[in-house]
Amino acid sequence: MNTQNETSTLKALIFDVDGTLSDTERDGHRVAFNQAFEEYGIGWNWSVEIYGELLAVTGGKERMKYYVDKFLDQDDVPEGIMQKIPELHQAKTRHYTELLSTGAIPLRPGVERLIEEAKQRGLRLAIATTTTPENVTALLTHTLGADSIEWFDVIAAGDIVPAKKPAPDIYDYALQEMGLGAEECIAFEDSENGIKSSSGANLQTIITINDYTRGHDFTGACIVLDQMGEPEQPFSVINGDAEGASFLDCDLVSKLHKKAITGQPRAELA
Ligand code: XBP
Ligand code: MG
Repeated sequence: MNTQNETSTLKALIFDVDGTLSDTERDGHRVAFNQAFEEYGIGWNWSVEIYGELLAVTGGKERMKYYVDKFLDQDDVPEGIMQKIPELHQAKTRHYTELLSTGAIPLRPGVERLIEEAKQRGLRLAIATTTTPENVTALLTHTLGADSIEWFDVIAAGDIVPAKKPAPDIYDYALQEMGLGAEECIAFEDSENGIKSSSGANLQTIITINDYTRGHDFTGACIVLDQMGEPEQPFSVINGDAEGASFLDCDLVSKLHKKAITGQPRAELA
């Protein structure tokens, strides 16, 4: 049986949140943005399709500004809206965390199992996300339980760094807080902006795609999967070599990490 020490020098797993731990964007964040627009009497409603285009920009406040700049005619821009964005975003966060508290947004397949196994093996855990810290706390609390916040050495989130993904800053921050080198960790991401950020921090990255990100460029990923999977719910490999496995566990994560840091072939997606 493989143990962590036999397979690699892997010490920590660093997780993105939105799209990776949970499919939060379409039926979570998007819905909460629309609720905030309604609360403030702003006549905007972001469709599933438009929201996919808006995801090009990370960060909710930044996304709203991008919408005003690139999607609206100047005549349709509500007066004083740019100054209102921080307040509007607070309302959006309130709606989003309320939605999470109903348990409406579950974790993706395999996430809880992988985190539990990593804890048992003594691997350290961290979060590196663009979303607001309250949103991470709410998601973890309402899926894994309130204690789960303590499982993570660092929850790097939101405005804690000035430049959001695709900048590497949030991953650099998480590594610095943990006192680990990039080669001792592996990142889990779902998007092109995400892998740009993790790669920029010199991290190896495992990708699980979702409907919004399946067409993204994941060049350089250790592997690209449709999901982490479960023993009774196998993943599909989109790019890379899963070494015969059908779900992502710590053995496979360690093998992929070792292969990547020793420079063996990995996913190449155009
Ligand atoms: C997700 C984001 C966030 C969320 C919305 O980033 O870009 O902006 O869409 O959350 P990641 P906020 O995948 O890195 O977690 O409105 O709180 O920004
Ligand atoms: Mg993401």
